[in-house]
Amino acid sequence: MPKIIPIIALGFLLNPLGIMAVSPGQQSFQQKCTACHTIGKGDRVGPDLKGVTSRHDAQWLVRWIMEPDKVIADKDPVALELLKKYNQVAMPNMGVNEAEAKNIIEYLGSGDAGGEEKVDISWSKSFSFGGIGSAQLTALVTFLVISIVIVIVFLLIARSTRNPVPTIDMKAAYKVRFKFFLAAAIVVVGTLAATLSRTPYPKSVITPSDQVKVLYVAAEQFFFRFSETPIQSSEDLKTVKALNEVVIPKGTLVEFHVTSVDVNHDFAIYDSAHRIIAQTQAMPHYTNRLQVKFDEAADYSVLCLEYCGLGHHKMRSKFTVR
Ligand code: HEC
Ligand SMILES: [Cu+2]
Repeated sequence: MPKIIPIIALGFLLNPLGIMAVSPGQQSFQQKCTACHTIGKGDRVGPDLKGVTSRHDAQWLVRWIMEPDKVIADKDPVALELLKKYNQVAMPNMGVNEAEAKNIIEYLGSGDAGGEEKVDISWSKSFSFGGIGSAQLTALVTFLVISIVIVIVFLLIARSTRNPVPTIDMKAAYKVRFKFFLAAAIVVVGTLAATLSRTPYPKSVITPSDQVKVLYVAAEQFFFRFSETPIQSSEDLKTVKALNEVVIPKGTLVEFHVTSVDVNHDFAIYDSAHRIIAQTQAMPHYTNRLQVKFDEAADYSVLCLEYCGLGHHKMRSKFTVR
């Protein structure tokens, strides 16, 4: 039965679905906190968080996880004590919102977080049966259930088609097939015709008389540098004069030459109503050109849309059109 092989492969593909059984708090914790914290495995950059929910009250914890920088700035005595103990390394503001902070605290206080192996879902651990934890167990059970369902369906179909019914009116069958094809074609073409004109491509705003103003943009972890002279590499940063304030005269057609001096970033322009109006990738060793005509006097924001590191959420800039 060689057909069973792709089915097993499909089962493996579906396996990561089991990860979804991880609680939202655990997921946030693993994404944002494990670089510096363990639960029950000792101090890393920050303290071991085992039992932390009994060391602080919930309100303090929520605020701390959301804005540790502000807590420290407010000279909170508990925070200053911790800062001193951890060699003045301050925990960064991770942009965690209140709901997320509460989920993380719930996770930190739950039994799930108490054990040692349970928090660690590195691949080596999840395949060793010795330290199997609840997340791995959920993934395994989900995988097995999905696999069993697929195998059963396959076997049922294999059984039902073993003896094909010999008397099929092929003409009638082809007719049905044609009708299905026609119906599907009408639906697809109809949907396409009805929606194509609404595809959000900008109409070209450029007229031959437009003056093009070139602005160079160099993205760097975690900010954007604008300049009137080209920036190609981090070497140029030493000589190129960056603009402190970017003001564009109303009605100008700007051609942004966008590159990056380190990792991949994105350069996205938002208008004053926070609607994205244009974007392009900022890639090292490559320059993307983006033409935008600014007919509206307003403050525009620039955001990075490509996760580029721990400070990505802070990567924003602005310019003014007037
Ligand atoms: C860049 C490293 C870093 C990251 C990332 C980080 N922390 Fe921290 N954390 C620290 C440091 C360092 C301290 C000690 C206090 C200080 O110096 O600011 C700390 C302290 C804490 C404390 C107080 C611990 C105690 O023993 O009283 C809690 C709770 C905490 N962090 C939770 C979190 C959570 C939740 C996240 C993820 C959203 C997180 N941290 C992400 C470095 C980090
Ligand atoms: Cu980014």
